[in-house]
Amino acid sequence: MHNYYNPEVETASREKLNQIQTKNLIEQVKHVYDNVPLYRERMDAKGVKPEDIKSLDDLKKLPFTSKQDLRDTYPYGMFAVPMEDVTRIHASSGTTGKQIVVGYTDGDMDIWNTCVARQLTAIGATKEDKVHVSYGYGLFTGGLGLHGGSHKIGCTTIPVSSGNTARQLTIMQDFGSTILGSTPSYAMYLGESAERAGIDTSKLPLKAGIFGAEPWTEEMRQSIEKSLNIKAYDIYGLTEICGPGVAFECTEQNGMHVNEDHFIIEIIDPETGENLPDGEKGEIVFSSITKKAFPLLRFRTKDIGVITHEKCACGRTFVRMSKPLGRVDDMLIVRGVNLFPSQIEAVLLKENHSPNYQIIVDRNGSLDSFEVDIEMNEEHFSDKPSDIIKMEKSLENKFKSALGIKPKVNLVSPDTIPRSEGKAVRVVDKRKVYSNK
Ligand code: DLL
Repeated sequence: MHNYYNPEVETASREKLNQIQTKNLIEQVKHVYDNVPLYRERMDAKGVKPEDIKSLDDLKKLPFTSKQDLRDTYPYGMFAVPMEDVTRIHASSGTTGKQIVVGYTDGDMDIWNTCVARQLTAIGATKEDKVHVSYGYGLFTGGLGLHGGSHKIGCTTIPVSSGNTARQLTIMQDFGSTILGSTPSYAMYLGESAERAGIDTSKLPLKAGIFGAEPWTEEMRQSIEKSLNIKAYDIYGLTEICGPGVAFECTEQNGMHVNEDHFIIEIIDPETGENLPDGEKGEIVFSSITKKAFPLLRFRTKDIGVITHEKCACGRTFVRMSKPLGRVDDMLIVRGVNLFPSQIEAVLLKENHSPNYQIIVDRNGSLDSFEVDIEMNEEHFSDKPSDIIKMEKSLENKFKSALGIKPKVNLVSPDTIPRSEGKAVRVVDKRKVYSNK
């Protein structure tokens, strides 16, 4: 039995989907041209007018949008409706501490909630379910994203937010949570903690989980399924496009269906910007074709993936994307927080420390360890352990306020950080979180 939230769209023929996408794209291009100066200027520079966009193939004529564009227009430069129509704001961290700010109208919120509701329905959720949301609430889209989808179906929503694992387990047992939403690494941690606490997860009513916001492998899926005694599903999304629910896994657990009536996915060669066919690995690009407050065209996600239009056994016709297989840039996701080496560098320069550093990320069980080795420079050189510890603690706090998470800082002697061909290796990620497809 397969369940759909919007069966007519989710199982529409390719021809019908093309029609819907074309209509939405044409309207959206006009909307951004009329309301977002950056798009008008870019399109004018390319000599493309909204009237030139008549079919999906014409998407190629439009300019790309990058994260840098969002930074340059911070905070509201890309908003396409008057602020009085914006009823929600979310944000994500940027490379230099500057956040990316996104907005939603009431209608946009409804689209987003619908996208999440489609996944919940696909994995069998009904009004009878109790959805335990352990994604963080706040400017991060995870908590309120899952919350909105659950509420839309009429499930009993339990807005626990992240942290306090003992309390999470108590709530899970006492309130009878049936579906969990969290990062996959937190789900692993909950499983391990349940085992340590002597909780028999096979006796809990929990039956499924929706996990995303960071890369995870098939091995992690199996381990979560076993330890929590549930089915584990993948959900993909990014703040710039709306949050969780841009693409979702169905019970086939074989790639994530893109909500194609709202988002167009393209795979491009990151070097040339040319479109790549099904099955070829490249950078994932999204256009949001129905959202009004923050409509992005051809946004380069920097995630690497592949797509397939092959029909899925669940009956959905929406194109499927693979799990992200890596990044085009050097973004890391540590304990659910997105960060860039350049943020570390910015703190070091501000504090007059040497910019010779190395980030070492590892995973012990389900928890990410995050260390930064930094070479001492003349200004900060000391061989007195108490001075060194004091500087390390001070830097740890500076990083915490700049990044949102605290690394363990190790100040090391000058010239001790390994360099390959003279170039320092900035990131050593030992976790193997991407599957090597
Ligand atoms: O992580 C939105 C989200 C929340 C998705 C909850 C799923 C669940 P950002 O913080 O803007 O938004 O981070 C977006 O996270 O470009 C990917 O690199 C990564 N990412 C998101 N979902 C997945 C996933 C949210 N299922 C960035 N698998 C994206 C692997 C993911 N990576």
